[in-house]
Amino acid sequence: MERILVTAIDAVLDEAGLTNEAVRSYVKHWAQHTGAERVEVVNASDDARLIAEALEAGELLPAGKGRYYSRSHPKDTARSEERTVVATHDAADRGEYNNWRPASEMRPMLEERMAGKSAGKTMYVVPYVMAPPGSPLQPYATGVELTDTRTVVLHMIRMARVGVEYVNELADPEYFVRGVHVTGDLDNLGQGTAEDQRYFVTIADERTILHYGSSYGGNALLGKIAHGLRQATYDGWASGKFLAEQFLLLGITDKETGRTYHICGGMPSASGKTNLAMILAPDALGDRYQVHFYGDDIAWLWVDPEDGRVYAINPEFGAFGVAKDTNEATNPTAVEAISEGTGTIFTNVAYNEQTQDVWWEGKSKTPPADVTGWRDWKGELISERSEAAKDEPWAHPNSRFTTTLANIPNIAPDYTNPKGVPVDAIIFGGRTRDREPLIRAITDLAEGVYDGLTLGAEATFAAEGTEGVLRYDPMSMRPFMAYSEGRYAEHWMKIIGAAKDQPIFAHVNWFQRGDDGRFLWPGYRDNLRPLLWLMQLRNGEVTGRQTPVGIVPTKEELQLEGMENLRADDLETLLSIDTHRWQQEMGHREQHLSLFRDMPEEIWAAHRRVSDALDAE
Ligand code: GTP
Ligand code: SPV
Ligand code: MN
Repeated sequence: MERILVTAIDAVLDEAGLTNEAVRSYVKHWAQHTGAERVEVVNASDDARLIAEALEAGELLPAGKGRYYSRSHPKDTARSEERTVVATHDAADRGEYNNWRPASEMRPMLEERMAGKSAGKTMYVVPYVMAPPGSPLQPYATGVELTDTRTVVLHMIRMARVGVEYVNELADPEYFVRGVHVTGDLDNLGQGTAEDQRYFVTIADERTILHYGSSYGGNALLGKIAHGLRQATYDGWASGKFLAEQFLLLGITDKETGRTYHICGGMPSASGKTNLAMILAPDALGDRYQVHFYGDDIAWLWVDPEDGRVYAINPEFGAFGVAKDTNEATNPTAVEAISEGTGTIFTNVAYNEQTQDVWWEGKSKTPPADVTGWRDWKGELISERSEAAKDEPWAHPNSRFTTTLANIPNIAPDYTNPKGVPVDAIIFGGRTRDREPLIRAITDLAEGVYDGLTLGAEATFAAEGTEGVLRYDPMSMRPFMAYSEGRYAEHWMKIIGAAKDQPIFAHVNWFQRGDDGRFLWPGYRDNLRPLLWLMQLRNGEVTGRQTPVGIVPTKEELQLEGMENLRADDLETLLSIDTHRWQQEMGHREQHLSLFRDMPEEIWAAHRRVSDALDAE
């Protein structure tokens, strides 16, 4: 294997003005180890040149003016939870969901797999920060991703703040996350078989991320999921300072009172965070309320010692959103955020090679009638589909768009404020076809944390596996958990418990279905209505109805102007609690919680309180 000379790398790093010695030696080590032919340091200002190179190389195709199209390998279209591992040096970090393995086993295994695997390729050095610059959490947010895939770089430039300055200016030059991404030969990795070669490993107590065998989304954009969630949730706990969660973050301004509220919350992957964070107020309420977007996938939370409130930031710089069902009616802000001239990259949607148009299921009711030039996400011509394949979706269900936050029309004016925003409410929700009402509010901290820990929802296409099967997804962090769930619960109690003015909790569900399978609640923009009720409840303006599982709105309390089509019986179902179904659920929860070691007694006590209240009904 021909190795790039260290002197050649030094020259590149000098030229790029990368002065941090720890970063330099890390780059040199891995460039040599992976056998890369060239090294290139990336700044956000390189975007236009890299786009041009990717178009030239056919890695991207033009999708209208200032928009791009990419296809991932057909065996590489989602996160792989089975192949994802969190490793540390302490077996006590083993949790139910983090696939814990000893660091001493994983590091050599990954080093071996990556050796020489970038031969002939460029190793891009991507220094980034996962926080608005100046944030109190910035020290935990800095990282360097090394990747051998140009489209990964282009995604990173959209999803994180990228530039050499972030690593040159570190207070502790050694304290940055070391992320290595080697794609490997995607044709021959045995994806999904017993011989699967892929491994996505976060060595949390060494702040090192080694991902091998994918160039898709959360497997390859190391700043996002591996650092922004797995590493950060571990760092937040190890430092005792913060929480890092798969949360959306939005603001609601009541123009009448001039007050702004901030709500964050967890919903499992592909369960509505992007859509909720991007909503506009329904027309009938638009004169009074304005919704602002802060974040759609990750929030970091801490308590400000000065005013004792919980604050949140979105550490990301862009949105990697699910394309399916995105249209003018469901999500007009997304439609605008991905329109021409935004630099958006579409992945695995359908593409028309003649018109450069893109399409996905739900973009319009039916696919384009004239199939000329259209290819599905695998690149196969629609016109040449066999009879057997003719009903298959044109776009992959996990096809996505990547756009920067600045393109989102309802982006909050203060979204880059390093101080973050004070949090009024923390919500949890998932796809649940029955039992879970539209909203139930929880005012007790332990019961709120308990509710998050027992979040159960239907599995989605965002990860490889079975769609629609019910599974527990604590706080929507199941795929991103880094240490044991019991300690995680304890850490939540400690962080939020330290706040003087605690946020209210709530559980929401937009996905309740009727016997005929239709959604009872229209969702999307109308989801603002239960959130407004929650803010009124927090302000003492409404009282709701106390049930064993929380406070639900009365029909009269919800602002339903403009929803004349909502059926009265559906509304009844949406706001009711089926005691019997809930009692069954409590049995499942007990089993689920028992899987977790060291669950704090306060959480068990919360479980028993809810259980007893249901039995007393
Ligand atoms: P990740 O990016 O995977 O973490 O997902 P996410 O939670 O941000 O999910 P997203 O908002 O992208 O939604 C995924 C799917 O749920 C999309 O196909 C949406 O159209 C659909 N969806 C979102 N909100 C609603 C809603 O209120 N009602 C209904 N019926 N579907 C919704
Ligand atoms: C998720 O799967 O929850 C995502 C997309 O937000 S990915 O970046 O692929 O993890
Ligand atoms: Mn997500």
